[in-house]
Amino acid sequence: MSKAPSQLGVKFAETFRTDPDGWRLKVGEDSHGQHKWVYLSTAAQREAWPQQPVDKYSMGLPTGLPRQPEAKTPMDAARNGLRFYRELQSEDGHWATEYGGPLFLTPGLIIALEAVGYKLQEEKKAELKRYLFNKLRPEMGWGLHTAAPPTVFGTVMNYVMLRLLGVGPEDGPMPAIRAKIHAMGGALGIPTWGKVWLSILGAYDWAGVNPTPPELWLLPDWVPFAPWRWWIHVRLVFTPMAYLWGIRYTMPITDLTRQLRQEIYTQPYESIHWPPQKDNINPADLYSPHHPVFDALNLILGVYEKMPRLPCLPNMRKAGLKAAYRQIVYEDENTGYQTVGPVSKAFNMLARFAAEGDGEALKLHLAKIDDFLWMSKDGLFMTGTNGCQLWDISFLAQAEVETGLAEEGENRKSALAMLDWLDKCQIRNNPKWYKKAYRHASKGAWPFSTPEQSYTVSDCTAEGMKGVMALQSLDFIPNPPPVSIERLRDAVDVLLSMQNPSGGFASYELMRGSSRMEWLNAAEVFGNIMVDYMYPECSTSALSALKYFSKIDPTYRRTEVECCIDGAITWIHSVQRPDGSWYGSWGVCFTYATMFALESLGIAGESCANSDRVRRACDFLLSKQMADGGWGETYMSCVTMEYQQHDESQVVMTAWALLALIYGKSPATDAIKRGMELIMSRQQSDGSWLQEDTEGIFNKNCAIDYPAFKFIFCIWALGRGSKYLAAATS
Ligand code: LAN
Repeated sequence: MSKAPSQLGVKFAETFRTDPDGWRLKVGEDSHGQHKWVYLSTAAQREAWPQQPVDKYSMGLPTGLPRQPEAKTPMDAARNGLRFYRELQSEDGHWATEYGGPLFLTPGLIIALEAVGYKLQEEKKAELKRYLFNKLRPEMGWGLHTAAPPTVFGTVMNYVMLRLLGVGPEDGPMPAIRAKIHAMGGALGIPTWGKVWLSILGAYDWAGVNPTPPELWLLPDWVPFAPWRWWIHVRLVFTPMAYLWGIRYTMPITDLTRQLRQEIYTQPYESIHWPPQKDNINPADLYSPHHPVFDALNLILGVYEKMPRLPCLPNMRKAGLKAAYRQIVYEDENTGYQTVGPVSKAFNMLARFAAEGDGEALKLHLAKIDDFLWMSKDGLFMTGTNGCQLWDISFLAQAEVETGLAEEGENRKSALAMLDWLDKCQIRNNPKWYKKAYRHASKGAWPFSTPEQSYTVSDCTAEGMKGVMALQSLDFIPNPPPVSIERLRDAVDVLLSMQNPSGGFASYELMRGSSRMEWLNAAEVFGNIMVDYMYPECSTSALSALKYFSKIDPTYRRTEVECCIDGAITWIHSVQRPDGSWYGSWGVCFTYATMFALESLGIAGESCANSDRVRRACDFLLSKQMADGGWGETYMSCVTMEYQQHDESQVVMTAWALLALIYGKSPATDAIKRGMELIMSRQQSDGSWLQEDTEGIFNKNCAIDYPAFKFIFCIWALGRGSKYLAAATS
């Protein structure tokens, strides 16, 4: 979550507030688990469709949910937490949650919508403005994400977006924001992705962007750096970007573009010499400087760009554009026009428009915009994916079963609805364009968000499967259970196919190339993005799912399952740090990954009683416990790769640390008790917990919030903790 915002921004934000009574979250209208916020303008519409607690909660309005009886024990507190959270369950069985943090997503969408000539509803425009002003930092700018200090990328992109949404250059804090842009040297130093967006808008020149040749899609598959080997998000952002660069797409210049050209630079636009700007990246933005190999490649590509295209030779640009465009179409059709994420969503939409105009593809893209727009207490913004539906519900299912709460009468209906949702979320087929789009198999997988988005993720498949197996172990579940053993076997097939030779699991695919590909990292603001790396988090999820499955169906691919588990454990051993911890790539940070790793080691039979590794990991965590009994790490741990202590303990990290100590069978029962007391002390009278600092991360440098975690992991840690303490003292 953001640090204290600018008071000026917050005050100005209020001028854009729409009537909160008008907003409703529609779930699953076009596809399973889909989210869409709609604004109802008439009293009759509002009366016919009353606001639900989840609508109110998401917008920070009083939910009217009752006070819970005072919790005398940790188990009472867990129960109270679930009582509150259960009220936010959607009618289809899952929990719809805000998924924000990054601040570079919405501007791309708004530029793309401007280019295709789409008019957003006025209320949505107003709320988009409200959000941004609410997130304005006291330094009068925005960073890469809401918790970070201002950068050129964050500030310029969002300033431009506000101007496109109709905010005048002299309105409210706009002059101060412009001054901040100028103080940072102006938009010339914007990182490459920003240069591309501004070139599309006509407020920067393509001559100042490093070559992004679509011809790379013509490389044979065996080439070690061919695009099919890149991490899925990079490949699917690169592809439409290369297409748009290849045709040097720029939307028609308007008066507003002409004004922007004068507003965001420190010199007259006409006087800018563009070519040297290609590598001009503001130091405040820079996380991964260009590698000399990348610089050399750009020199060669620069020469190639200038070479005359001889009519007797095949037109490589044309062929490259065709190949890249084919991939764009495959991606759209594989994902119901959502694409893998929000950046590719906006770029693909624009590429389709550039090639096909105002046709069917654009219509289908526009129909999937609302899936990415979330209405929060601060306003509307574009989410990190089209939600984190599967991720949240899978953990909650396990938490409820492991704590025994799922079996309690009051939770049974909700648990059945969860299982139904998980059942419908499993992906039943491989993608339409499977091999041609270089996709990993998805038959049997669970995705991160919704099945329509269609992407296999190793740990989502595993946690989805664990959630199903946990719920299906309950005795009130229909017989036969909804997810058959054959379908669990499909999931096992997917997981087994995702193990890398060294034993670890990456995120969406196998690791398809060498980490040296990082030399070609062109997105200066992120680290470790070029290939899909192996992670202790993903590896733990995969091996634990296989372990639990082997208890249900011990014969299926038995030797392979056993070897896979052993291999994954060995890999996790290999990445333990000398201080006993593991580095986390998707959550903050050492606390998160150490929780996963200790779950794995626990499965391998390692505990404080018999394993030096586990003892070192538990000692590491215990050394980080704060005076109030809690744990707190900042996202800067992920950025710097060293533990960064938060000023205040955080309930989510406290819950992770407690679960880690429990997995490791730590004898430090007093420390565990104090951690549980801290979580209890932060619980509100209605059973909820307040949002604290950001919990998630990606690409080393961008924080992303997981607001459901405060419920899920607090309930889980309190419930499991009370069982653990009871067993330890009996
Ligand atoms: C996510 C969110 C979930 C996350 C986990 C499942 C937690 C992880 O274990 C595997 C990777 C995954 C699926 C993941 C990958 C990168 C995502 C999709 C995100 C962090 C959410 C947003 C992010 C995406 C790349 C944002 C768009 C930005 C770009 C740089 C393209």
